[in-house]
Amino acid sequence: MAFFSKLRERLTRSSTKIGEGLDGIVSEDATPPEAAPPAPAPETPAPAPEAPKPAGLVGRLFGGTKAEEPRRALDDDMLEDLEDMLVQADLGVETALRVTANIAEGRMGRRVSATELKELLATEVARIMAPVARPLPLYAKKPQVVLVVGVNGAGKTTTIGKLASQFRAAGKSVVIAAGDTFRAAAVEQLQVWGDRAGVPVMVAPHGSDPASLAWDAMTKAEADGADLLMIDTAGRLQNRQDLMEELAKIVRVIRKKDPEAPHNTLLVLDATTGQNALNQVETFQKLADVSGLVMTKLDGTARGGVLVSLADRFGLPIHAIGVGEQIDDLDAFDADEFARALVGL
Ligand SMILES: Nc1nc2c(ncn2[C@@H]2O[C@H](COP(=O)(O)OP(=O)(O)OP(=O)(O)O)[C@@H](O)[C@H]2O)c(=O)[nH]1
Ligand SMILES: [Mg+2]
Repeated sequence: MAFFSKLRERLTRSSTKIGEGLDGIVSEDATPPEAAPPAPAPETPAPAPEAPKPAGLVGRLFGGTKAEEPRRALDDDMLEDLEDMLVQADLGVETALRVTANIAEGRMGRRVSATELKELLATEVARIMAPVARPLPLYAKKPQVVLVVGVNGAGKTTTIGKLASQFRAAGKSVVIAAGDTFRAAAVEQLQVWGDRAGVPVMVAPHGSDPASLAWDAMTKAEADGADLLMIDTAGRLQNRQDLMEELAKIVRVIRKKDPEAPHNTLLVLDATTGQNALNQVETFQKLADVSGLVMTKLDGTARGGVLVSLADRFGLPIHAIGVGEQIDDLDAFDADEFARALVGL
């Protein structure tokens, strides 16, 4: 899959961090493969070391070309190292503990290689991520209203541009509303994205009420028979109260036209903020009815692990991930691909 190679290539900093972390954990205290025979796992009947495993992870790893890799017995010290490494990779303490416990289960005392550990970790990460890997749902409803929220600089406007372009390519008609009416540059930026995506952008006079723009945009989207209306919002307001009032007013106004709108409230998060993304989710869940997440800037950050933490803690759908600044640098989130890329496989 073309996107996977892009993701893998661009998630390098996270995957290098975790991959090297795992290599380091195993090589520390590891005995070379020629040394002592593998200690049997206490709680599971250990198979003879040479016995061929028919299939699966262990069979592949023990039987394959990785046979010369150093191994380290899975014990409390090693689990502690693993936990620390995962916390540093932004998985958060709770998630790191749970993942480590799952990896340990039934494997204590077993001698594992770094590759085996990566596979185990990827499996655990994928297990957490699979339920949240869901593209933005499209409804028959016209227009489907997508409200896009998030802190200043998270990537809201860019994400709207990228999504609009993808929906256009999929044959949907889209209208964008430039709800950040205070920043002239924000409106211009959205117009540039609208042009790139071939999508009309509704703008309002500088400093005017975003809610009245939302109303006008709703009117236009209805008149045009548009499939989607995406509403950009301001990230930077004086305080949380202002932001809450502004968002609430936008929602109130569009509900006069469609009581079910907005059909989606997308929270855009910047991966480089690491664990702070968790606070942002909590804050925005209080301000708006967040229905799903988009994680931007996964390219070039060593903090991609925060996505695991978010999925584990909130279970909100991750609709898409951003891996660059270009119009096609946004794609659906795939749990397995992400997990493997994250651990450096
Ligand atoms: N590398 C990278 N940069 C991104 C990505 N998404 C957005 N950006 C960049 O992040 C910066 C902020 O993006 P915007 O889309 O303007 O963010 P915003 O949330 O609309 O910001 P405000 O309107 O100021 O609240 C821009 O320079 C984008 O090019 C991504 O996935 N990867
Ligand atoms: Mg913006």
